[in-house]
Amino acid sequence: MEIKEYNPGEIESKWQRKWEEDRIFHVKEEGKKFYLLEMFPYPSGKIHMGHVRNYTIGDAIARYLFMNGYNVLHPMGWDAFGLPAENAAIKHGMHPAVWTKNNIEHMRRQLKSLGFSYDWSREISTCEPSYYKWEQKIFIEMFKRGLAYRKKGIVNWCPECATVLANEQVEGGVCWRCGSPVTFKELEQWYFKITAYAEELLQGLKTLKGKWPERVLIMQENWIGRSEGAECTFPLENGEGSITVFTTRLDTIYGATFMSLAPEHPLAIRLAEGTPYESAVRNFVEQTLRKRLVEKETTEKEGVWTGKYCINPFTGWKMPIYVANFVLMEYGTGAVMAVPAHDQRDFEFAKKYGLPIKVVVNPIGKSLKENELERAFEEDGILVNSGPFSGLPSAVAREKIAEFIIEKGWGRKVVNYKIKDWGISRQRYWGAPIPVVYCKECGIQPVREEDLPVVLPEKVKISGKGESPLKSVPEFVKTTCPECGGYAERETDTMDTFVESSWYFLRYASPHEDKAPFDRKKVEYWLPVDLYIGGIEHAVLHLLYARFFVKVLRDLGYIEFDEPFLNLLTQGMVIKEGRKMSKSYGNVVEPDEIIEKYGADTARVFILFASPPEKDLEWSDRGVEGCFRFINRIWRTFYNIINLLKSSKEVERDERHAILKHLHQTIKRITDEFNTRYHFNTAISGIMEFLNALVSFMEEKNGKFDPRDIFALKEVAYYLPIILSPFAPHVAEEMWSSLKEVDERAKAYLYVSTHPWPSYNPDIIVEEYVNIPVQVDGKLRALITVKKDEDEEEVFKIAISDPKIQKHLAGRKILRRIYLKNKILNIVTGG
Ligand code: ANZ
Ligand code: ZN
Repeated sequence: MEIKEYNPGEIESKWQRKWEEDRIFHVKEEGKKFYLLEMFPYPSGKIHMGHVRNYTIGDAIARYLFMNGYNVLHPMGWDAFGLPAENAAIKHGMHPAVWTKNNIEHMRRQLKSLGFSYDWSREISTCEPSYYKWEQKIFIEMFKRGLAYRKKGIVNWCPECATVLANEQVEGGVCWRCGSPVTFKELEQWYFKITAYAEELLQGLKTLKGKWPERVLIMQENWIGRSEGAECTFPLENGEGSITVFTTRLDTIYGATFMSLAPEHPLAIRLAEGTPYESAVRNFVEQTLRKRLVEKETTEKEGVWTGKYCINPFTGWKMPIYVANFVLMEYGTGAVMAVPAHDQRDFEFAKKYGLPIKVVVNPIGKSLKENELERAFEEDGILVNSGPFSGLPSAVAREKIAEFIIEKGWGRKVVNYKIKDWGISRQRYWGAPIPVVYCKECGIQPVREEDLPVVLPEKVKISGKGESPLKSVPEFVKTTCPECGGYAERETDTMDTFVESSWYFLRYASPHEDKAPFDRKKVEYWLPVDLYIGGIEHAVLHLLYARFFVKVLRDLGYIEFDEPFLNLLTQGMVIKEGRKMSKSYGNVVEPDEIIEKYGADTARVFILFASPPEKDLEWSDRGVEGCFRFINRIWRTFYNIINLLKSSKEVERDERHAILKHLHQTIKRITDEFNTRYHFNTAISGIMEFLNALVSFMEEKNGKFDPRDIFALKEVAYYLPIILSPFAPHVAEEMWSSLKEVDERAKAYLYVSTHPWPSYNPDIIVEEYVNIPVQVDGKLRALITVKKDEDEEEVFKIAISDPKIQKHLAGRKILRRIYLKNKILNIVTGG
């Protein structure tokens, strides 16, 4: 019988259309839910292989969950604000909105051509006023609670273009447009007070242990940067005031021989004022600040003496007070007690300026000498030269000295965090407007809720020069004050696009809600996200901001949970010829070309087969070919079986068969991967091995199947589309529709995509089989497969149902049978 040809182009669009028409992936709030989310893309123009990988992994899992009866929320949308749209406007004169819309349309078509199981009725695009209106409302509520505030901040500045540059626009220290060196500028900026949640963001990581990749947890922990220490006050020598330092090493306080202040420290210039040191200090401060604008890291440690001293309250020593370029004003108190014997920076500084070095901590069993030190000893050890604390181990000494300074009123224990508040102002056009106005009389006023959204005006010139593009749109800028009704001007900065992605996962629960950011009941049902899948590059910023937003929204009374993403899967990169696929390396493979040539199912299977999700995936054209051949071979084998079943009689259920055992083992293998680590490479190679065994079996039988073979093949035909469905859903659907011609059971399910996932039979899996040669009158006539240790009676029944044996028994009487258990069966006949 003819076998129809495998034509992916035809069947893929057919099934995509049918799924969509019947809305089989559209969900309502009923049943046991699972919220599966993949990070939404920036609509840059076209999807790349990284997207295909991310979304294919997610889709396999979503489909598996659908088949397991979960009510799966699996949405898709667009992170639609951002700089490239503005660059396109400058380059091609196309309006960012048009550019973005075109890109979305193109990319949506591409995603649809991959057959992903999205509920497209929930699609969102963050550049729509219906979306950012709610972001503006949340902003205003944060502003009212002091969680959004203004302060001076430093931005990248191109003096040539007279414009602020985003970090991405600074390439190797120069402006991306004109190539002039980038400087910095202080501007008033909006900030979100993420530092208020530092401790909670840190503690929350504990609840994610084992559910998020360890390395992401560590990166977030380091980013938050909790540091336990103490503040301690050092009186000035002349008795007029004091300097407070933050230290994590109170145990070294007897070795503090000088003091280092940040250039911006309020005392830095004041101490030297009116003294011969003043001009040197002023010069140093000015130079250091200027240098900092150009280079981010200071390499050479430099400083200048203020001419003043403070007193180490523990030793009574006079400590010269320096201003030093490596002390930062934003961290701790902006002042450091310098302990050159035990801090390498202080050591280098002391050597350079000839300052005293005093050892106060020894390594266990060793005694350090100042004049032999080649570098600072920075580890914990045993205290020396430390008065009553000498002899104590560092950790104990820190506690005792802390108690002591508290008692004396010199200081207290404190915890500092490295994390800084999140600067969200962008001097850009294509972003959500910050909904405040400035009134001469009333100051900063939030826009009234009934006046939201503050819509981004359409008519704007984007030149890439000057400050915020919105500044040049008077219809936008000029407004009235919501408080006094007088003249006011709108904020012209827009929000960082990370703000949109900090809450979009909530919006999917009720994407069309127009009375609130989201429908509370629906969010309660769907959220938190059960599994979030995306790139490791978002380990810190996006994932931290989203966690922060959820805590803020909780405290604003919107939601009641603490963490947005219960489980996180971070997929590796797609690489080719050893490098990340990227335009600049010229090694990009376009998803469209692969789909065109081989079909989406091949692309999906290759991506899942080539590597487990968390590892990098090396692109291989031969690998893609191999997957295409694999699907073709499944196709042919399946339709061979269908043809065979068409010409076979009904058979009774009989599960004793090596092929069935293998089938159930394969189901188990796939099921286990879905339930544990998502290593679909293993799952798919399981299907490949099964296919090999199936093909060899069918070749061996060479068309002569006994009734149990037929039963086994019927089972195979039934389960093959089902287990393929999460990986290669189109070919699975096509096979399923053909199955209906030969298997009544299949008619109960319109789509294999929504067929229940099969449970494997554990009894069949553990069953052991043996091959028994069957002789008729001493001549080998057939090989049958039976359960190990099967009853003789059963073995005999199986043997005489084999067509080859029947042929040799035809017209003869069976006289005797001789069975050697698990070895051989001999049938003796008489004519
Ligand atoms: C004395 C000392 C002795 C220190 C010693 C270290 C080793 P982490 O762990 O990162 O929090 N420090 C404090 N504020 C600073 C600032 N604004 N700029 C630069 N450095 C600053 O680091 C805390 C340590 O960094 C503090 O402990 C302080 O130096 C320095 F053997 O105090 B230490
Ligand atoms: Zn006013």
